Amino acid sequence: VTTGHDAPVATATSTGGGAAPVAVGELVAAARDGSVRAIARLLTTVENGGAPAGAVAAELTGLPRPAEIIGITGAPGAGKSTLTGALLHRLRSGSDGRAARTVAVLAVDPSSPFSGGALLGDRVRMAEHVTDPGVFIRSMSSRGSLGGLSAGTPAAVDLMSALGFDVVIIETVGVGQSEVDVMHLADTVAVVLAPGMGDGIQAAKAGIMEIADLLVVNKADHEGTKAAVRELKGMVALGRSGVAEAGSWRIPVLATVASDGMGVDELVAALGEHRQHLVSSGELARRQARRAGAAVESVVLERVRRALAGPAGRRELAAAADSVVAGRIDHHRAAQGVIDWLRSPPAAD
Ligand SMILES: Nc1nc2c(ncn2[C@@H]2O[C@H](COP(=O)(O)OP(=O)(O)OP(=O)(O)O)[C@@H](O)[C@H]2O)c(=O)[nH]1
Ligand SMILES: [Mg+2]
Repeated sequence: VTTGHDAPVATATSTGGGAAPVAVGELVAAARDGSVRAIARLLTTVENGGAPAGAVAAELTGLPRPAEIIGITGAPGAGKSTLTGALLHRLRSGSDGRAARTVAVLAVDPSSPFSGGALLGDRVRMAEHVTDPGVFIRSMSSRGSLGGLSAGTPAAVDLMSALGFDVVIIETVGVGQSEVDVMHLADTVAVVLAPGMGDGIQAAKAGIMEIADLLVVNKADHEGTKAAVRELKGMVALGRSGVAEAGSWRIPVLATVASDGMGVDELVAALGEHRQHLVSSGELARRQARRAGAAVESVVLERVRRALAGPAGRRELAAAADSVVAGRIDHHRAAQGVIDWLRSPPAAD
């Protein structure tokens, strides 16, 4: 079945005309010195993908990446953005006996291939930090314009780490596989729920319990908090949240009121404990490898999609489809032919 659907794809495939390496080097230097404009330009470049994004990645090779990467996900409306704002505030003012840390926040929306819109409210909520040079906040989409996890998302996380931010917070909106994909980029994942009927069950169904390192019942000023905490502790005790392979880590269940900061110190402490666990158990290295693997995979898939969406790629697919319809070859052999073509495409048209 052909859909006759013309993908809305930019035809420029970014061969040639890539950003000059010197300019990229200067941008990276300026960004590491704290220039917000340079950081924003680099982020846009890696989000857009293609050869310029490759040039940025090359420039970042070998730089230390000390950032703690924290994922915040959970039920819609549970207070993820408010909690991110509260966490930001605490990390910036220094807490837990530590100095103030620099923080990058990437608010990632898997439901839309475009940024903006739904996340505007989040920007407003974090408005107190807009003039703070130690904070960088950006919303972005996690889905590439050609489908799948955008190569820009892993690249953005890596960029923030390589630019020297102490903490990178990834907040996702929405529920589902793409959210899980995004959270696989984090070292520590906090799943945020609000008290209410069967929240834990819903989260379990959505597959986000399995990725939780910390469980947070936010809106603890609402009724049902104790019941929700009890339900979640029960699920943890029964091993429902499935991080048993991570060894001795016992998932804490915390209660917060993000809107007034209650419980945020405890959250910061729990994040620190998980960090120590990651280091001492060797799990940190495994998660770093998982993140690097996701970055590589996303570029591979993006390049395949780009190649197939271009005029030559569409012709190649159409020819393969004709052969299958005519009964000359089966679709597996046709696919192999397309893969061979991808490995050595004739000069682009
Ligand atoms: N009472 C109370 N309200 C809260 C608390 N935390 C957040 N809120 C409110 O709950 C609403 C939703 O908060 P958000 O932070 O936007 O929630 P979110 O999870 O980011 O929402 P989405 O991104 O749309 O999924 C807002 O009106 C907040 O002010 C809390 O601890 N207690
Ligand atoms: Mg939000």
